[in-house]
Amino acid sequence: MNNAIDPAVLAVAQEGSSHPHAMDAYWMPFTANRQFKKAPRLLAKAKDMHFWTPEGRQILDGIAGLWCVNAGHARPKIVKAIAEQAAELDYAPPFNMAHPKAFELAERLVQLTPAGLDKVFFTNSGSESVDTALKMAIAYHRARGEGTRTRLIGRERGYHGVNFGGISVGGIVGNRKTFGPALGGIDHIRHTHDLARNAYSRGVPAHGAELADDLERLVALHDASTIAAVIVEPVAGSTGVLLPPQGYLERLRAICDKHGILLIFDEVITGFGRLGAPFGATHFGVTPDLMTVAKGISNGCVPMGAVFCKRAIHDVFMTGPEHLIEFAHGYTYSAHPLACAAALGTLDTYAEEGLLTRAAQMAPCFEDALHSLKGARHVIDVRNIGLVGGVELESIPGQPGKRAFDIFLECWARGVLIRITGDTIAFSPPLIIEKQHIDQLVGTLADVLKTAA
Ligand code: PXG
Repeated sequence: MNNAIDPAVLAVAQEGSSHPHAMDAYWMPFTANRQFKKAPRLLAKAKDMHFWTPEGRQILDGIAGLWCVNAGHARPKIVKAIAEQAAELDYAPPFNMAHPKAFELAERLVQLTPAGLDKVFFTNSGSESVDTALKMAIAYHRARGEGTRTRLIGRERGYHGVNFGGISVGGIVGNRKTFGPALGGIDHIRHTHDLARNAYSRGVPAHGAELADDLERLVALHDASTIAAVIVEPVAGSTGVLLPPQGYLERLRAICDKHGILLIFDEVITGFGRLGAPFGATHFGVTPDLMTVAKGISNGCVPMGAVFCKRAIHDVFMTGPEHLIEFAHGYTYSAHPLACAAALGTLDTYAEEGLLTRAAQMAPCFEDALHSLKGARHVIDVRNIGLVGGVELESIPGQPGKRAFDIFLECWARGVLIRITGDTIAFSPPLIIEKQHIDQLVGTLADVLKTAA
C-alpha cells in the first residue's frame, strides 16, 4: 500500500520535472497570484537601468527594483564585494561576536547621517527596522524612568512594513481589516494628502502644515506622559507618493520636542539619495531622534536594514552591570557579512558617482517630464520630489486599482516597469537615470494613457 503513488503527487512531480518553470509551489508576496501564474512576468538578468526577461526582452526599470536598487543593477564594486566576502567569511554570529566590516560600515554610515544620529543598529529589512525603532523608543523611556510612555503614534496612510508593529502604526485600512487589531496602545494623526488644495504641486505642496497640529489633539486626548514616539515617512511612498506640506515636518518636530515625544522618520524609501540628499532628514533640514532605513543601504543586493539613533538615546541604555545585555534585541542576520560587504560596495559606488545628490540634478528634468502628463486622460494629479514621481488616476467606479493595474500590464508589454499603488502610478528609478530614460518612461505612460480604459 505504501508503494502506491498518489496520482496527484505524481502529476505534480511530472509537471515539475518536465516543466522547469512549474509555478504551483511558490506563494508570491504582494502579488495577484492567480493572474500572475496565467501570464507570468519573469526577470532573468539585470544591468544598470535595465532588466531582461528569459526570452531576452529588455525592460527599463522605472522603480529601482522596488525603490531599492539606487545605484542601478549589477554594479561592479558591489558584485565583487559580495563574491569576495562569501568566499572569505560567509557568516559570523552577531551576538557576543562581530566581524570587522560591521564596524567599518557603521562608521561610514554615520558620516552620512544628520549630525547627532551617530549610532546604528543593523537589521535585515525595513519592516525589522521599524519594529526595532519602536521597541527602542519604548525601552528608552523606561530606562530613563518614564515607563508610562508606551503609546506609539503613526499616521493615516502610513506604510511601515508588514510586521505587527509596523502595521499597527501604519495607516493602511486593508491591514486593519484583514489582520485584526494588532498592537494596542496606538493612535494616528491625519494624513496630509489634499488634492483639493494641492493638486499638481511641483515639489512639496503649499498647504497643510497645520495638519501637524493633529499631534496636539492626540496629546490632549492621551496625555504626553503616555506617548513614546511618533513615526512618519518624510515622503510616504507605498500609499501613493504623498509629500509633506511646506513647514509640516518642522512643526511635527517642534510639537514632539515640546512634549518629550521621540520623532522617528521612516526613511526606508527616502534614504540614500532618493530626494537628492543622503536622507529625507538632510533634504528637509529636520532631524528625527530615530531613523529607519533599508533598501538603498545595500542597493537591494543583499537584504539589509538599519536604525540610526541619537547618541543620547543609546547612552541611556549603557548603564547597569557591564556583563549584561543592554538592549535585548537583534537578529541572527544582523550585520551579516554579505550585507555589510554589499553595503560598503554600495557606499563606494554612491560616493564615486555622486549618486546621493544626483537626484537633485535630475529632478528638474524629471519634474518637467512628469508634469507634461497634466491633461492626459484619467490623470487627476502629478506629484514629484527628487527622483520620486506619482501620477494619480481617477478610479474606474466600483473597481479601485483596476485602471492602474491594466496600465501597469501594458507598460510591461511595452518594455517599461512601473509600480502601482491603488490608482496611483509611482516612479522611483535608479539614481543613475539619464534624460533618454526619463523620456522613455514618461513617454510610454503617456502613450498607454491615450488608449487606457
Ligand atoms: N517602511 C517604509 C517606509 C517602506 O516603504 C518598509 C518600511 C518595509 O520594508 P521591507 O524591507 O520590510 O519591505 C517599506 C517598504 C511599493 C513598495 O512599491 C514599498 C515597499 C516595499 C514594497 C513595495 O510601494 N516599502
